[in-house]
Amino acid sequence: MKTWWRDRVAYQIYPRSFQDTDGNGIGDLRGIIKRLPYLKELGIGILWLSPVYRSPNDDNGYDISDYRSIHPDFGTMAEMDKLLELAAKLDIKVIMDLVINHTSDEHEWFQQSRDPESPYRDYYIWRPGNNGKKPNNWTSFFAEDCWEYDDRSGEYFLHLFSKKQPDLNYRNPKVIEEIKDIMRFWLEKGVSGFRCDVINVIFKDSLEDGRKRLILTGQEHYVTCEGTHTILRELRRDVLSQFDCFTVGETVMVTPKTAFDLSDPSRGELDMLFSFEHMDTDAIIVKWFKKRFTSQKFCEVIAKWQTAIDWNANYFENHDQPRSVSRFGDDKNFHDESAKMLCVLLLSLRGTPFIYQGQEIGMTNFDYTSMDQIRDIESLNVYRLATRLCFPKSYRWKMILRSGRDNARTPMQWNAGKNAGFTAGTPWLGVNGNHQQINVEVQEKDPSSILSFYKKMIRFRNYNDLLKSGGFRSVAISSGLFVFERYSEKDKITVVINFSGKSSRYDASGKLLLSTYARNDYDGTLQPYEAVLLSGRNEA
Ligand code: TEU
Repeated sequence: MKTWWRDRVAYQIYPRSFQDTDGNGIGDLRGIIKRLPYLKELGIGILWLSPVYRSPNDDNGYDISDYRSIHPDFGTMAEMDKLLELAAKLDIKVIMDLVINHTSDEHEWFQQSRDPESPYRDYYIWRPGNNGKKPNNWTSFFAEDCWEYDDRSGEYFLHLFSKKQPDLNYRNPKVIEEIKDIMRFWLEKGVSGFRCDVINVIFKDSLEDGRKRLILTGQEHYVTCEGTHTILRELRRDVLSQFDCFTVGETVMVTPKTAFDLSDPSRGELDMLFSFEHMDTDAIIVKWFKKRFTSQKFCEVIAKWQTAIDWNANYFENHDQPRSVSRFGDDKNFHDESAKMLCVLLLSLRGTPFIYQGQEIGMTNFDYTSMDQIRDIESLNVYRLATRLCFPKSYRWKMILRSGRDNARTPMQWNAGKNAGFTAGTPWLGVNGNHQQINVEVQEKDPSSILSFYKKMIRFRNYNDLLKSGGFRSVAISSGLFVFERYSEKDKITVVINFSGKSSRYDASGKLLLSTYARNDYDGTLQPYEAVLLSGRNEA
């Protein structure tokens, strides 16, 4: 079967924040349909939709109460079918978010499961208390502990995320069969695969106490267990192998070794992964405590993963992470330059590149000034915890400002008008004031804009076999400099990146293919945040 997912550039849509058409302040499917030509023009070949299923929105759709229906905020199933049909006409493959570690507590299965006699009881992980205490000492991803007592049941249930996201029990074969049916439902509708949410924690090896840690006590009992590998192979064998589709796993706390096993084609588990190590290089143990970003560490980690894994999903942004131009670039002094440089880096690596909505125009972190503008459950929990721990108010705010997930969730900036053209109503989350300068409409008219550059770079990649499938070789990494090559037996492309706000030098030969600045040839000098692509013969 042809691995088309290796040849295309992917784009993530966070539907709530993409484009509203009915004025309820929440993006919708018709909004996505409206913007399909924009995505085609950008050069996108795969669209990943964050969850659009029915959900009480405790975690913006990552808490699903019905896997087979569309949330009315987003539209109808007929509109979903229309979206799939129109995307197919444009040769854009659509993948859905498959959130199966947990459901919403409002899902029918969980409601039934609260009755100890119900056939659904074993769909979730219920345990009695331990001498008046919770069943074990684990802590959750959302800065709380992860057992909730249910009066009706007289027992606790496990939730690795919020208490409205109870974990499914993957020791129960019926749960796996249900998931297979859900996957078939969507694949038969014409979706081309899934982004599998926190897929490497679905199977819990044991419910023993975990070694005490600052975060995620208990993780050694559920991160990438053998049971997860077995389930992934079963899903491939019974479902995925019967469709022309692919999976990308969101895999937390993976190492190159575990990532290799999860994505090794001969094992038949996932087709590629989102790993986190590069995203953690500016964090001290947890993302909430940031240290100074250094490009050297960032690039070293990228190079390590490029070499360790044959094929990965590459990304610098998503709906959980701050904006890359604010975080890895310089959104004050070299906004356009550093955004374009990050574009070259992302699109020159080996693997499938994923662009997150707004990244292609250099959207920045939010410009909020207070906590009442924040909507994200994780940020709200962390702020509450930090208050309990007596962190000073200014520091608490700094944590949210630098790491909060709402940074990436502000509405897409389509134009300089009211609410950035996102909605005619009141947006569910505040629009960034800089939409007057940073928006699609302005950049579409400007051949030197970030958006124009993205188009050029995506097109370049789409038609270049070396960038799409050539080998990767790191040549030099130092403070502010990253040089690597993509090669075939005969040819190579050298990618030279000045990852700093100072002019720099790097001697390299080859014909200039592309630069983030206007220039005709390469003389070894690099402007601030400049990135160049040079072509040559592979002599190594
Ligand atoms: O994210 C999993 C995950 O690891 C994040 O919660 C991460 O810990 C945090 O955002 C960054 O510190 C996935 C989804 O992408 C996220 O939006 C969901 O909240 C989460 O799973 C639960 O479904």
